[in-house]
Amino acid sequence: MNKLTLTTILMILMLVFAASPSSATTYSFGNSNYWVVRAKGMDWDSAKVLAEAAGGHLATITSAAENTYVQQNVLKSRKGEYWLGGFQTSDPGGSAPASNWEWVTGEAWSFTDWQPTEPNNYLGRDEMHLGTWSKNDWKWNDEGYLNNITGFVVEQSTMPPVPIPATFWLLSSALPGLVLVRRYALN
Ligand SMILES: [Ca+2]
Ligand SMILES: [Ca+2]
Ligand SMILES: [Ca+2]
Repeated sequence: MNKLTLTTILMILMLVFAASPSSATTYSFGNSNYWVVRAKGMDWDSAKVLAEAAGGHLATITSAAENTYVQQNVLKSRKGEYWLGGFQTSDPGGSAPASNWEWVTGEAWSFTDWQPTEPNNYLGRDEMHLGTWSKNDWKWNDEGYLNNITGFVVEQSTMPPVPIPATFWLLSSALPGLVLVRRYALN
């Protein structure tokens, strides 16, 4: 393994560790834990990958109660702009800044807390991702300018994983057999 590859792997491991709950203050609300990762200037896609590598996802704020909790506890003592798990699937020519927003988890996009002049594709920028900013009292901003970004907020479900139904295991154990049968049938 050459030195560059090793350095790259170490850097990725360090980033994943930085994004993990064990290295940050964790807050609990409802069925989720939350923590903040500092990552100056990180793009939204990288933040998404790191949040998922740490066993969570970029935070999805789907109710007024969750919003208030995150603003008043998770983000309270901080400054700067942090990525949340909202993204825009399309905004043709920047003409529909408030349309086509989704959460990374597929939860319904119903609650919003935009800062009054947002979302705005500021200065005609391609702002396709959701930030929460201390200078707006943590209200939301569509963001695309990485120099503004201080880090990201991770959310992790505390619910036990949904058990996989027995029929799935039955089916998956039968699949190799089915493939073999098919192979022989084709010959
Ligand atoms: Ca959530
Ligand atoms: Ca936009
Ligand atoms: Ca904006």
